[in-house]
Amino acid sequence: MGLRIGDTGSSMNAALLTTNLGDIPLTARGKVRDLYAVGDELLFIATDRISAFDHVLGSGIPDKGRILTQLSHFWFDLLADTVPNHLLAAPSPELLAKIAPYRSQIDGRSMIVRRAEMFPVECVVRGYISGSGWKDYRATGSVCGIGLPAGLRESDKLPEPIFTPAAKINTGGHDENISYAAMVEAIGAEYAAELRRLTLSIYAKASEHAASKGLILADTKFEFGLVNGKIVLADEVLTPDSSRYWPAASYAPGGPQPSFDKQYVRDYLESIRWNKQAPAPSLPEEVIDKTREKYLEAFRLITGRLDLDEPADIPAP
Ligand code: Q0Z
Repeated sequence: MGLRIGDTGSSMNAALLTTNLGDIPLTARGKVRDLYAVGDELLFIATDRISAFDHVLGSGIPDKGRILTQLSHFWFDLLADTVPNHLLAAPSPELLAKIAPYRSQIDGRSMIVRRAEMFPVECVVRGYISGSGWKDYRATGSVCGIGLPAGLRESDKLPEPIFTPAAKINTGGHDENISYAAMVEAIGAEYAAELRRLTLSIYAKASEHAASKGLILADTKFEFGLVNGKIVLADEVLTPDSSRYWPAASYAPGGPQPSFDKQYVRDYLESIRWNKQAPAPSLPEEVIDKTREKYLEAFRLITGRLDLDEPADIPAP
């Protein structure tokens, strides 16, 4: 392995908590990702920020942004025959020149995407009953108006995967589950039917791949948009931030399943009895290291690769 300029010899880089791209306009800052407008295109940067209990924590997880970005890339590739996506095939030399001064904040953790007209719905699919789906089922016996069998236990597998759309709530709040009829009202019957079909077929393909690696894909959410009038899969896809993955080996319905990636973080935050109000605490080094290993484990299991792609380095003589 060669040395990179600036390499300290340590195997771990510091966490990137916030990006700053000078005069390049910031379009949106999410809990975890920063979105910039570069000419006609968008630059997504996945930082190393981590959220828990709806707050961004004071510490980041080194490499988390690179791991999640490379997971999204893996899934976009695997799904290429199922659905077109928002990735720009070949960024122009002009675009690359604009972002070149900021490459240390961008390399390995970013996607350059085509600007889409986003549908104002989260396309959620559930193969198992958990989270807000479990809450709704317990209260009403159904989720998003879909009646389910009586007697399901928390985390049970559903008879078949269900499409449970949600309305985006921008002001920090949780998305709100809506009926399919409400989705039709919002975007029209044809788009609604096509997004539901795509969501279920993507889930079928992804959950089959996950199962072959010993992982249950309990649920996940997709965002779609229109580019030149064509539906594309946008945003991040099938990352642990947008999906529930459970290890199949320890699956035990009848209660909540431990989070694949964030369980050390949640356990720590409970142990210090944080009141879940801002400011969110920082994490001890051990919790950061163990959590980073969980993200790497997910990456290795899902992609079959041992390590993240390194940025171009200076070859050893
Ligand atoms: C995605 C989001 C983030 C905050 C807008 N291809 C696209 N075209 C237009 N807009 C979007 C996309 Cl993916 C788009 N978001 C979600 C991402 C930070 C919010 F990185 N918002």
